[in-house]
Amino acid sequence: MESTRKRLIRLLDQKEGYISGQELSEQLAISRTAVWKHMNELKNDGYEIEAVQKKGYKIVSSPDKISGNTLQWGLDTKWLGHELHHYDQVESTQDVIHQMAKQGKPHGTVVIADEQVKGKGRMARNWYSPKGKGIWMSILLRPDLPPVQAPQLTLLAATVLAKMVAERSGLEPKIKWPNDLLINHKKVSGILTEMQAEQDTIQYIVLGMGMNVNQSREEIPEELHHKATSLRVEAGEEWDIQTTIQHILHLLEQSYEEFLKFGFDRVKKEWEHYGYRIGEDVTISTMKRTWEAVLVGIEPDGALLARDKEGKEEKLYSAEIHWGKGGYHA
Ligand code: BT5
Repeated sequence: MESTRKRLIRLLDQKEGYISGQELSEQLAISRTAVWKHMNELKNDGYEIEAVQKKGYKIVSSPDKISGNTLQWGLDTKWLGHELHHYDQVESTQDVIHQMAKQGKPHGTVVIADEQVKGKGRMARNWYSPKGKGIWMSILLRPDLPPVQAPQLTLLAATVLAKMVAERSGLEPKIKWPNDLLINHKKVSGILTEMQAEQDTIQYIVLGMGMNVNQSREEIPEELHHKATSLRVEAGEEWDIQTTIQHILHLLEQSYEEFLKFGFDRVKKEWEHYGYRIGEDVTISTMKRTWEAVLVGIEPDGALLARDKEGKEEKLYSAEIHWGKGGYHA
């Protein structure tokens, strides 16, 4: 059930027109005094509400400072993020949510920080997470799936990020196997999935998403200039971090439910739609050899499928992929 506060925001935040105190009180089934109290709390949280005589009220601007409250009030989900924790600074949102998972926090719990001082990438790499410039978020999932299906959720998360960017801008996001989101060949987002499992059951999954949002080109560390970018750099304007998070969570819940209902096939198609260099010639290197191939797509277990010149297909779990003259590699 949607909270009164959330419904109030929705009623006040309609594009056209104002809504009267009387109407608000009727639609929310609370007294005029209660409406007035709720509106004052919204103002305290940074909402600007305009009051026009004989017409009523309307939100003219939402808070730019993110808080757990404001994130939740604008959230259009059934379960994802209903337990949501926002921090100014953490070492890593992954660690925070692992602890919460162990304390029994529910499926769909979300942790978001303005800044991470020890943001983690895969294989103990660093993830640069400067204050207020991006989305540093971890999500706790308790899926009733065998551990072998866990990579499917990571692939699903990547398609969600791609879809969000495509829906909010004219940009063309691409997913570089396994899970980097690129815009114009540069990384804007990375995903880190960690799993606790027993033999044939997943205890829980932590889905970590990092997305560079409002860094200017100068704010991206020197050593990453050639390979990292932000939504702002690519779109040429600042993005509203709060509504972007809300959009991701909305799409993620939707895709997750569809995935449970209809299976992996849709996710696979979507991933391949956004897949970087899918259908193109690349050079692949593994520990043992280097060869030319075409990237065909992904397999249900998360492997990358490549076809060599003789038409032989091979599943890859770990490989370097090169293309072009500059030798850019994945
Ligand atoms: C990833 O690792 O791409 C996964 C990143 C996951 C970050 C999220 S943020 C919320 C949650 N909490 C955490 O502590 N982590 C997750 P990987 O594919 O290993 O990429 C890491 C590499 O990307 C680094 O070695 C750098 O080269 C580069 N890198 C570091 N910070 C970056 C940034 N902000 N943007 C783009 N590239 C970056």
